[in-house]
Amino acid sequence: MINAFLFDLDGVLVDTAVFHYQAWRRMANSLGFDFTHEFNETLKGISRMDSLDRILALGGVTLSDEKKLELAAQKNEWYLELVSQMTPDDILPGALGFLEQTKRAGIRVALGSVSKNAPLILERVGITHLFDALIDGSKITNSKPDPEVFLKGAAELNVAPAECIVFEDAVAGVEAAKRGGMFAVGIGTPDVLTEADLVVPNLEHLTIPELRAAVDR
Ligand code: B16
Ligand code: MG
Repeated sequence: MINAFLFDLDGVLVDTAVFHYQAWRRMANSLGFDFTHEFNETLKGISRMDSLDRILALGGVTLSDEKKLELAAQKNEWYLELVSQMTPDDILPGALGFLEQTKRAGIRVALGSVSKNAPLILERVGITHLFDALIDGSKITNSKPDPEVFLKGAAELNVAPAECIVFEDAVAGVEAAKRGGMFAVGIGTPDVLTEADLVVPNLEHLTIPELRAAVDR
């Protein structure tokens, strides 16, 4: 029996990955190196400080913890400049309709994002009211693929993990959902999201009866 849906934010409801890429790239460039869009894909679902460590390793740069905190704060400032321009038009295709369909079906809804900026982004695109629980980067100690973010979401909704469906675009996020004992719907392509129970390109044509049937299979 499915009673709750847990949504990742970046890549499922909105596309902030492109803003993270621009801001991290600006930081890397200031240190004298660059990185590709392909490398940026590996940062999806990874926390801010873990992302910084991966980027610095790529550039062969070693810094003190103090300097790293400074760089992370600078990147976040650049990132927030981009987020401040977001509007409801930035909601990904089908996401709003699917959230509304979910509410009408009486299914409980939580956000499961490792981003500390998640509440601000939901406000910018005007969908905060559609969530019964918000788990973001400020409420967790372990980032995906650790299942903490989704287990906390299920607990806050008072629903067992086996009664939850997670919607995720990142490999690390799908792994987190599976480790948490949840059904994982991958948003993307099956060749990348190999561990997902079902993969769709976006939330546009997905229906709740179809999902219930997939869980029962
Ligand atoms: P912040 P999600 C994640 O969001 C992003 O995918 C990841 O690229 C980012 O580093 C992380 O949030 C932390 O974001 O710097 O805003 O705290 O996919 O879990 O919604
Ligand atoms: Mg994501």
